[in-house]
Amino acid sequence: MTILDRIIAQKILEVKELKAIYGVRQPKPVKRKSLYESIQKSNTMSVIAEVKRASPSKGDINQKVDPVAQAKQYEEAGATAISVLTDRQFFNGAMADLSEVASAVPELPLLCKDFIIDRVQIDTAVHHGASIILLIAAALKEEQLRNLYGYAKSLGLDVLFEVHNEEEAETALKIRADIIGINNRDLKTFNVDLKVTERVAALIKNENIVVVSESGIRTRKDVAFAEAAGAKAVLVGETLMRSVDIAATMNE
Ligand code: IGP
Repeated sequence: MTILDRIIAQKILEVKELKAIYGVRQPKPVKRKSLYESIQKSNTMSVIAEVKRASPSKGDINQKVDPVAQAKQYEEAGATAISVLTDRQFFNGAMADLSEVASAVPELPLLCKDFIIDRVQIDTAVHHGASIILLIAAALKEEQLRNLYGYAKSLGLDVLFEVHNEEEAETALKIRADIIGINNRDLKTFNVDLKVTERVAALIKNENIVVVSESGIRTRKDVAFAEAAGAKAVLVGETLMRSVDIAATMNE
């Protein structure tokens, strides 16, 4: 069993619990800046800055972080959007982190970073203030992806459609995803390679699609590499979570 299989097994249990709580709730409409438009109208590289305490691949990253203080520093440093890891079991995150950040940073696009396999999780994300959800191609079949994508869009959400190889990128294009995240980390082996962005972005030639390079971004050079490969944004977690001077790290 890969780590992704274990996470999905856990999500199946969580979805059952959520259905009891959120099953009948009507999600509120989303009122935040659009991630798609924010990235498209910027002529420099956009940064999606992530609140991430721990991960299965790295263990503890920054357990004592205050998500609100962290997110405010991201905003001040010029982040285009904030991502909050909400998975508890594997990343030590929480839905409460998302709602706290949502109240403290009311305008920036806000990503609920979790492993979504069911509509009820999208309702939950909206309920906690998210304006963007993540769909991971490696986690689901094409029909499920299409269905969840359509549902999220119907609520006014942005969708970060995450791929790791050429085949998944083809699925993203078929579904007409307008924001494609290329994860440099293989969620099955944890191997990180920035060349994944270069290889997969080569398939996405449409200027109307925003490419985001995700994971393993540490230096200015990494950002330049992603940019040269065609990415308009980077998603950065660990490097910012370990930084003692976020503004300097983001704007170096
Ligand atoms: C951030 P990093 O290497 O900067 O901490 O990576 C982000 O890309 C990573 O957290 C991530 C992720 C995911 C986490 C990308 N896709 C899917 C959980 C689920």
